[in-house]
Amino acid sequence: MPSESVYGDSVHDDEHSRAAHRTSANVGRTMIGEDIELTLKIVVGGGVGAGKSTLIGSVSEIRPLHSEETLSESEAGPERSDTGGAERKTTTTVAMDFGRITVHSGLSLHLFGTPGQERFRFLWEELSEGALAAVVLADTRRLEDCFAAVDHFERRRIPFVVAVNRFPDAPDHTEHDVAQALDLDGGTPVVLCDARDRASGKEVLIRTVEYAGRMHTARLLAAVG
Ligand SMILES: Nc1nc2c(ncn2[C@@H]2O[C@H](COP(=O)(O)OP(=O)(O)OP(=O)(O)O)[C@@H](O)[C@H]2O)c(=O)[nH]1
Ligand SMILES: [Mg+2]
Repeated sequence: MPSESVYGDSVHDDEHSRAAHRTSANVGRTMIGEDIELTLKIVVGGGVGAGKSTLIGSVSEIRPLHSEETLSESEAGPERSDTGGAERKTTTTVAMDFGRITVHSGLSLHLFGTPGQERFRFLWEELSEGALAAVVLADTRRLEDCFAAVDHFERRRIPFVVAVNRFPDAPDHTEHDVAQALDLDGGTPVVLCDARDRASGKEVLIRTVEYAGRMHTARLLAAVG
């Protein structure tokens, strides 16, 4: 089956803008012969430096769109710039990230990364519009940084998975500990990941799509039953 997405099969910069302007539909469909191609919208949220841009960059099969600005000295304070020694965080997202991944033939995901900084929080609303599901990236060294993203998706009833991005110097918490600390609704998945690793990032996205499928089906059945 051809691996076209709903936005066409050629990868060029126009794709970013076209996709960004089509944020209102969480499911895109196009018929290719007898096959149906699905494109789903997933939002990636979480606190500053949790690894949102890193995750989108590592899984995207197109050149990801990042809108980044250099962090000022004060913004890149030690607690924000220390990501385990070798890597120091020097940039922050100021608008959005965008990437795309084909999960398997017939299903691709459009990934929209939010900016973590509070001053850009007004963008979360629009970036979340029409999302099928979300990933909240968490850093256990500062778990409280992802509270706002958890609240955001809960309030909008967007199913989400919490992905704990494991930094080398982060305290070792179990998925259960994290779910309790975040006071998650029962059933909300918590997965451990390495945002720099493509396979690990892809696994997070698969779990997210599976969970969203279960949640949307349950809601649909509840609505008709
Ligand atoms: N050691 C380690 N470093 C990581 C990991 N994931 C990301 N990083 C680094 O941590 C930083 C994360 O930065 P970003 O991906 O820009 O974080 P972000 O969530 O997009 O941050 P904002 O856009 O500022 O909200 C980068 O310097 C990455 O190289 C990880 O799993 N381990
Ligand atoms: Mg970012």
